[in-house]
Amino acid sequence: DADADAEGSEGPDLSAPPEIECEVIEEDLGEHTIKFGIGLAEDSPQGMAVQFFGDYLDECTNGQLTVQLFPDSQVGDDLEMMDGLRSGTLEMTFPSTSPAVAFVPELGVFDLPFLMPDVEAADRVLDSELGQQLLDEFDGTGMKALAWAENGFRQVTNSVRPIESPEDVEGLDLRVMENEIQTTIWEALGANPTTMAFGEVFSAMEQGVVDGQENPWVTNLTSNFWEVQEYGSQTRHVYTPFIMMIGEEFFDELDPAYQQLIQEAADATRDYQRTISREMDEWARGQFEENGPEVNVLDEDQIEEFRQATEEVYDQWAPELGEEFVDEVRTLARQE
Ligand code: KDG
Repeated sequence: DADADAEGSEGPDLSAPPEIECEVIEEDLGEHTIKFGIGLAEDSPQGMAVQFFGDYLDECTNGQLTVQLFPDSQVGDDLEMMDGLRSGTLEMTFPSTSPAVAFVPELGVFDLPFLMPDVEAADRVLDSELGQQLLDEFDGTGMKALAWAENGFRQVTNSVRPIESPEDVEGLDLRVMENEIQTTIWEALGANPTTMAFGEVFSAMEQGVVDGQENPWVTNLTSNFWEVQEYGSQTRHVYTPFIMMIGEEFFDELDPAYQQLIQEAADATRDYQRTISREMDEWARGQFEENGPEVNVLDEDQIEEFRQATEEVYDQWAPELGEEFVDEVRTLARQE
């Protein structure tokens, strides 16, 4: 409300989680605690979404299915957690597409710079038939991909200087995700990219092993990167999605009624997560700045310089990914 705003409100105005609408499964179909690991913090949109997902299952099974959240890479990084799903030591995780290219190489399309003009474009691609086909590509990997959610537009933070033009990136030691296309982007810009799991990024910056990293504002805020960074620059260079995943063997052995419920809960969680992620983005930028770092927002002309400087990433990777496939995704992204 207005008063809270005047005093500096604690949080953004967020939509409440949606009503949980289900026919409660009263029948005893077995109790399971779903261990759900994520790299991000409990108060990130991703963490909040997992809590909603847990409430959904709990309420709709009379407490037979519950979720235990392990945030902040407590049970491993994206690749380790995916392995956990495959070997059965972890039931669910929520990785970025970027490290998941190890299983589904086509996901690399989302690593191409400046592919998505806005979140509506991302929704058009992810919610298309092609988007569903990409999720289905996980069949047989030991993981089932349930739904697309939002990581978001990525922004650069560092401890050396504000980033306004490609020249400002030159020579910076930057952590990037475990993905070769991400490495190509930063090499094209003249930085020194180092691939690193998310859980190591904070201490790497604290110890000066790297100068900076890039992640959406909600992550830069909720993973406390403002404590160890002096600049945040809104570059929007890549939009990365998240994928909600469950162990294939664990899922296949569940009663079909549970399987259906889990898919319904994942769909509702996807919508809720995207909503709050978008509601938090600008607020998170403001909070990040309020906590200390200097923030700059690149204008269209400045972004255009970055787009041109990273054009060669397409030349190198579109043939690998398949020109036609990349064109298909681009066309979906660009059509209004
Ligand atoms: O839970 C997701 C995180 O583990 C990670 O995917 C976040 O974008 C991310 C990064 O930079 O590694």
